[in-house]
Amino acid sequence: MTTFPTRPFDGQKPGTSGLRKKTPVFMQLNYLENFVQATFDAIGGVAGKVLVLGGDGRYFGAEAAQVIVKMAAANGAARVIVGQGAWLSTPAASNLIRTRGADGGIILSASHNPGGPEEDFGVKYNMANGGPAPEAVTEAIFARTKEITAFHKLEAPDVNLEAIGESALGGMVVEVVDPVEAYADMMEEIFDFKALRGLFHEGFTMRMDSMCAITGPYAVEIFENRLGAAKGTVVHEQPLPDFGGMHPDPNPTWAHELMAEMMGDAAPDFGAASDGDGDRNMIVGRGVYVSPSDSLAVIAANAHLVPGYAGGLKGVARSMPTSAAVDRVAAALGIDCYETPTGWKFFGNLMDAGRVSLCGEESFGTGSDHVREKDGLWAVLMWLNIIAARGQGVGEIMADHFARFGRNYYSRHDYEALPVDEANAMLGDLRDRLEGLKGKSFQGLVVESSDEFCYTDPVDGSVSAHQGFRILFEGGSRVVLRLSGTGTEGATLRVYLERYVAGPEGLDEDPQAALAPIIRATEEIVGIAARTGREEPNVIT
Ligand code: VG1
Ligand code: CO
Repeated sequence: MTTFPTRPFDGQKPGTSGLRKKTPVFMQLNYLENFVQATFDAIGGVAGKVLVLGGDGRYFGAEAAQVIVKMAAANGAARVIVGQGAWLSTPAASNLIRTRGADGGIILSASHNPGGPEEDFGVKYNMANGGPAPEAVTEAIFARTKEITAFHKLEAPDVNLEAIGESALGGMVVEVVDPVEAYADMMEEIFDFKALRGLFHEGFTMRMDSMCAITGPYAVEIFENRLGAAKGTVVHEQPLPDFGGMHPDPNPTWAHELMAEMMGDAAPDFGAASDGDGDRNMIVGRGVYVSPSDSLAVIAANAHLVPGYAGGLKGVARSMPTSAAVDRVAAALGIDCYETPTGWKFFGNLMDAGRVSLCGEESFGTGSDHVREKDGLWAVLMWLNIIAARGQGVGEIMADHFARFGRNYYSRHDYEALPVDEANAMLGDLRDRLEGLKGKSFQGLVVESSDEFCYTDPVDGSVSAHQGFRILFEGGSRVVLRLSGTGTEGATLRVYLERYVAGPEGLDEDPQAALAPIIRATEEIVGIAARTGREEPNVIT
């Protein structure tokens, strides 16, 4: 028997990046099966198709992979290419889909959310271009979850996903591949590995914190084995089902061990961290934290120094809440700069159409058209290659950049696990008052314009409304507010703050101090503390 009756579950709605729920929710009888079958149905079935499968090694990933290969077989797929041990970082999965000409892929991850029996799990579908399914597809998946009556699954013993090689499962081939090799080879093609080997040979020191998540094996292979960085350069390099209890989100709050080392007396030259599924990155110099929006701008300004981008960038794109630092670089380079909603899926069309080569988000995500996902280790290698080519450290590069382009002081304040009704009411109220804000003064800042971001994709014309509230003040300061689409508990309010200083004075302030007037004006307009009783955000990046 391969067909099993089932009944719909509520709430199987993919968010910013796939379906994310508490692990016990995913482990309910038929919950995963329903979502996977709905995905297969929504993409027109998988008969005769080739799929890539892997994840970040978190709890329940190996079991979920078994379910999915058996379902793919019963649904008539021709082949599933699985990373050994069901491991694949998100960018490595994107690469495999593209280079193997697969029809799509399933990534098992809840990214930067903690993993474990009581933490989070997630499933995401990627398209044949290697990128996350666009909204039309995720909506079709969700619609299907609401009407599903049966799923197909082969009743068979578990497949050995630990040994590299091919095996048959019903009429389907299961091909287990080394999760690291193809990805590391691609990096060798993009970057000047000879120069990077030279850098480490001359004594350049680095700390890479893989946070007990998927980048460990990739980072050890690339930095230590292929580039000759000292053994031990990569720490927390063993992926663990619960990430060793770490919260694998590479920001100053959660990567505090790395931050302490980089701000201390014995700091190495360069530090970096990545998230659960390997698509995010944090860059830190000795005593210098690089905000993700600035990192994107620096990469854009220096990309021509890297072999893979020696011909220049086609264009750049950033998510709307990301600072406009990269816009200034694009203007100087004379290339287009696109502004998209939050989430990597919105960059896919722009890259496929050849309009942009470089994309980034304020949430520690940077990437290029080498794949169709953001790519944490790629960003780290971009920085290393730029450092090697310029012969300067992170601090000098940042100071140069600000002197040339001015500085977009930037910070994001997150208020987590708010009661959903309260958060909705607060933003609903803001929506009602939004138009009337124009021309009014708050804490000395006059509102120049305010709107709710609505994106029209310039390639296919699709429209995505309600993508966040923007309030622009005279003088170029700005606050953006939106609710997270990746959380699994209550509502998370994200407040994005930005202020531009042209220089040469005032380029070296503490960002929280530089942004204090905007923070006060936001409180007067939105009343976050007044309405939620939260005096402070949970996370500041
Ligand atoms: C967050 C980030 C967004 C990112 C998304 C997925 O979404 O803000 O920029 O693309 O996570 O990243 P949200 O809706 O919670 O703000 V990952 O590394 O979790 O796949
Ligand atoms: Co991620």
